[in-house]
Amino acid sequence: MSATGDFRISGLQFPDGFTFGAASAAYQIEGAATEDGRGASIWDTFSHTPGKVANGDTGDVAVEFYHRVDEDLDLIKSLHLSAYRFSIAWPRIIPAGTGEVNEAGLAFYERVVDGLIARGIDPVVTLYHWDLPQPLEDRGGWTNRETSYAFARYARVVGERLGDRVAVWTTLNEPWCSAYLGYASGEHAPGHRSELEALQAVHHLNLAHGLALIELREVVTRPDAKFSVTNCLATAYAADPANPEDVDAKRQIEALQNRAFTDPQLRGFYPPDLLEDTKHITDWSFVRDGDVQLINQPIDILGINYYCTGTARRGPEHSTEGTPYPGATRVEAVEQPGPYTDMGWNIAPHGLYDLLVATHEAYPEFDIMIMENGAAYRDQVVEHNGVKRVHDPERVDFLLRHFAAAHRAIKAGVPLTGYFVWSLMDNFEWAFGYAKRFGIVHVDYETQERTKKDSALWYANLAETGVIPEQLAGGILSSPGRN
Ligand code: IFM
Repeated sequence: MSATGDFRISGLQFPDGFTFGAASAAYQIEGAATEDGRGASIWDTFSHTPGKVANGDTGDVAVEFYHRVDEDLDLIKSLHLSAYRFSIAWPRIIPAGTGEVNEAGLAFYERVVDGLIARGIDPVVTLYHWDLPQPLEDRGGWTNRETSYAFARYARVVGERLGDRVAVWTTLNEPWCSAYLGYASGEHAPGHRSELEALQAVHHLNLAHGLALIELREVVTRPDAKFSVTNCLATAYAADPANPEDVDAKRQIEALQNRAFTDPQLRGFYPPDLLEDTKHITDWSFVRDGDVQLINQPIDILGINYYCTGTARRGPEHSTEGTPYPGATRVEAVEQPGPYTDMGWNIAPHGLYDLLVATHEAYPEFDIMIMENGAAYRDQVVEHNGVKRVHDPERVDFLLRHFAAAHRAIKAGVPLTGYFVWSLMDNFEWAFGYAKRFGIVHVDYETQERTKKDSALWYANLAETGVIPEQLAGGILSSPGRN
């Protein structure tokens, strides 16, 4: 199935009990940045630093989820979603990262969890979606192993309060981004550019995941609660699969982006080839005896986020300072064929299929959930006879093709149990601010009015029936090209 070709779907039925959800993250939606005892996070600092975020946007107000919980939970209900994935802001729970617990923060998330359950929607909680309390960053952030232990305590505090109700726990969201975009390329908070720091961050994020799981398993009481971690795994191809040098370039990307996380988390070791590739940066002596055993805790669900593909080839020797690929000194990225979304990311549903199959082959014992998949487009509200609509045929087509790819993976034997569309609503897209719209629900940032896009209506039908009805995909997926 190519991204551009027409194809007809004739009623694809998802298995009974398949989770149809949507996802979000605290800093991207909540606003209320200084209310009810919330402390500052690295994203408050970063977004308030001139030049770091497009248009000087910040998450101070975002889409006011903090003040619109009931309205937004009703919205989720109206879309027939069986689960909602949201993240908890560590600085609302333990404002300084360590020390005092903020009751108002716990009470807020309790309201969200109870509101979801009352509406028959499973709460899926991410504990860390990038909003590290600033006081921890002031002591080294993820380069400091104390941060891992502080995270474990935070996980315990949340688990003690919500552990009788939350359906699925995911410890970290995309630690690749936290480590490499945060500490190597500086595109994300805290904005550092150090290859060594990035690799230290990789390890301390992994350690945080393991330590948090140990705490959670002690305090969570919901008998059918599931535990997971969410990685954004690269779907990497070799430019020329017959050329061993290109194959090696792909191996290096997979080691840095995928196995640096999944091997310690799921297998209890760091990939020897990763240590070799990065030995000019560090001897990894920050990995202490026993750490990998702590990291390698049992999980039930492997969460993956998928957006696009990458292709690698062997290139001339170059420095990787300031890039998100520490040590990949002879790897060159190959331009991906379009069409593209408004992020400039290529649309490749076959990549989702390949990733699901490859992940299942490598780690066959885990159920898999797609914790994020979606697309940004330049959506506009139109009015017909006084009714507001957002026509987003590209996003409908994107989702249709990716759900079809997921269905194909299930047929091929992948134990895929759920799919969360990114994102429920338009929101703060990190360094892009509010310039990129990923929501299936449009938000007018002036008025905070929510309008369901056509993709939300399409998805609501899928979530309600479990079936992609007979439909023609094609002719819609086109884009003006990369930004
Ligand atoms: O918005 C982000 C999300 O926070 C993490 N995964 C990728 C999304 C789109 O960039």
